[in-house]
Amino acid sequence: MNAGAHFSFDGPIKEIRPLGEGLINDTFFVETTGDNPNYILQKKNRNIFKDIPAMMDNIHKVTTHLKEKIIRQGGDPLREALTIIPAVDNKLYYLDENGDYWAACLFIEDTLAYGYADSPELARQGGRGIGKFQAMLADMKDPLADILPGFHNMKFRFQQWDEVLKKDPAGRKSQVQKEIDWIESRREEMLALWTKVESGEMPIRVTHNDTKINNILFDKQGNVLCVIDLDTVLSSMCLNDYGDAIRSYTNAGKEDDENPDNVYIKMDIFEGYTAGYLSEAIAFLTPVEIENLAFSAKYITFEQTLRFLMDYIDGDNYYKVKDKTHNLVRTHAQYKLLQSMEENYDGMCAIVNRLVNEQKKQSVI
Ligand code: ADP
Ligand code: GN1
Ligand code: MG
Repeated sequence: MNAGAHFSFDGPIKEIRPLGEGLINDTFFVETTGDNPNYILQKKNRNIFKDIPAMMDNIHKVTTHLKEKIIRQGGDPLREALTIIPAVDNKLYYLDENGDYWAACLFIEDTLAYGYADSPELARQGGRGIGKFQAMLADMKDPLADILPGFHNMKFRFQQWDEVLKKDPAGRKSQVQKEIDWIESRREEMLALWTKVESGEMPIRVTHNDTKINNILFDKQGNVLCVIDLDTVLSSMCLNDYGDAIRSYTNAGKEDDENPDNVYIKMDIFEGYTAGYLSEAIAFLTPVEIENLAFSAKYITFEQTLRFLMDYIDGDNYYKVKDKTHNLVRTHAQYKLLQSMEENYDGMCAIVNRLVNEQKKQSVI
């Protein structure tokens, strides 16, 4: 792969091979010879990211800030935060002759990325990782560019939704009336949370915005090590990160499970993640954030159902798909998860309340 030659890697490249199961970018593992470090090389999706130089600038600001904190706390900045490897011309990306943008970072060795949370303890570690990530970025002065306007903004999502439904570009709308009703029947309930952001009641913080479990690296002992996939770092509500993680960690099935019966919320994982998150985040969360924690899991799972269905109706232009029904399969699986959260909502709220009270007591002691 020619793009590899344009980065300042230590040592000659031995092999470049595809890696990971991301739905957006093309990711490659770059193996170098001998004891030289290995790297990650990524072709960023320019259909989705309209300003990749600004996105890389955001990632650079965030990783620089994280590394300063990690060093001060006596940690290892090369393992606990991503290290961007610049191109040979010192830019944070390489623009190839086809107009595609490439970026590279150091590969962090001896880590594990999970597809699902196999224990409450792993979920607790993941929650701690995101809570700490948000806490470390809370005092970042340098503003981030809004490289994905409206990303978790439900008002914006419904504007996109209304337009796609009006155009029906792939002629698929008539096949999915039942699924459209799933979205429409929850429109007002879901829009209500975003009005709290617009009114200023809900704080805006530096957040990750794509906290599914394979975007965090664990060490081999199961301890959280490093938050990765920083393409979506933005200023938004921190509930996006909690809600998206709950959507991913607690799912007993797969995001694209062919059998919706496999999909439901695992409450022990919910409790583990929430306990880990609160152990770091209780220090900065405001009452309005705490009140909406459990709801944010429904919010993000609903948003994901909408986004998969919208992409299906649009003709599969956003997410990578393996066939023409993939986005519809994903829609059904996410909807099943949403229904399971709705059924368990009282229990979710009770767990959040109990853990919040426990954390508050501990911080007083
Ligand atoms: P995508 O945007 O396509 O989701 P990611 O940045 O999440 O791409 O990377 C895909 C996978 O590659 C991750 O889930 C993880 O397994 C692995 N990975 C990514 N970056 C690193 C890294 N710096 N060190 C080790 N593994 C990594
Ligand atoms: C995408 O890049 P990846 O695969 O980590 C998407 C997320 C979705 C997720 C669903 C920029 O994340 O918002 O929640 O797929 N990222 C973007 O799996 O749209
Ligand atoms: Mg990813």
